[in-house]
Amino acid sequence: MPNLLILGGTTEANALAKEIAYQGINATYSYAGRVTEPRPQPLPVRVGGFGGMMALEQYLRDHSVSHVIDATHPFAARMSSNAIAACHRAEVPLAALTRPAWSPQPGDRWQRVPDFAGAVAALQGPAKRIFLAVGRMHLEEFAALPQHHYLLRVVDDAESLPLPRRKVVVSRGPFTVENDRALIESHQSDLVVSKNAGGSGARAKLDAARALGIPVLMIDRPILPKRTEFSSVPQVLEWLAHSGVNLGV
Ligand code: 3Y8
Ligand code: NAP
Repeated sequence: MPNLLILGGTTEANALAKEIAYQGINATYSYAGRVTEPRPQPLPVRVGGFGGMMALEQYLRDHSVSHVIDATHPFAARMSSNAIAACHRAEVPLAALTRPAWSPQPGDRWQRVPDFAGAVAALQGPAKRIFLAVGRMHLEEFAALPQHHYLLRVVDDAESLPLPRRKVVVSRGPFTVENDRALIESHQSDLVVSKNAGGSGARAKLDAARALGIPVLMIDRPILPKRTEFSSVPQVLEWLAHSGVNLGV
């Protein structure tokens, strides 16, 4: 009897959840509990960390999980690393549903950095107007650069943010090019800082930057241990069918 665990929190995870529910396959959708009102899902949802890798392994055993699909964001490196280790130890098949990294297109003015520390190093120097579109969790790392005027976009309004000069927009994606272009123009940003999230939900700011001729500081995604990876829902369904899950329709 299949019993899937989907590690979610992305557009791709939501598309997979819809298909799994439609197929009537037994599954649970898992959120970390990072935002106050995560998007509702057509599957039973669990919210919150598992308590580390060993606790995840125990969860897999206790709930007789038959397959894990890691459809988390490419920057959710700890979750993905824990899933690889826990599934190996519990002998539960694991596949990732991820999205290819973005690559620059003609007209893009990208400077790539390997990680957040590299982004902070690249932003030393005189005050700029920066669309720091990396969410909330890593803002502390930019507190060393108070001279810049930041445009910040967060999912939930946050009382205290570590950057003194900032304009905060409370908004969850997926975003549109028109919206992001208007945002960048109203802030008069000189630069956009972005994680290389891939996918469609956050690329609007890159298309807007290109249209406005604004440079992008692109943070490469963390390197993960080897695992089975797919980039589409049909590929995941095929993997499930080949590992004994009877797809109803
Ligand atoms: C809780 C669950 C959908 C899925 C929406 C995707 C698209 C929009 C792009 C910008 C970049 C950012 C951020 C972003 C994107 C989608 C997708 C994606 C980036 C939700 C969601 C959860 C989260 C967590 C949140 C992080 C934050 C990151 C905002 C749901 C809406 C910046 C990543 O306040 C916090 O603590 C927020 C934390 C992790 C990164 C950070 O460091 O702040 N996502 N985002 C998930 C959980 O609890 O398990 O409610 O839907 C999901 C989505 N966020 O189709 O509706 O698939 O990538 N999310 C980044 O890429 O830099 C926004 O502003 O341009
Ligand atoms: P992370 O740093 O890799 O994970 C830190 C810890 O959060 C994990 O060890 C785990 O806690 C818990 N966790 C993470 N994802 C979880 C999930 N889907 N279900 C249950 N527990 C989870 O992860 P993150 O970058 O904070 O991302 C958290 C969530 O936001 C994920 O669902 C991710 O898909 C989504 N998201 C993240 C980003 C981003 O930029 N990072 C962007 C969009 C969406 P325990 O160790 O206690 O098990």
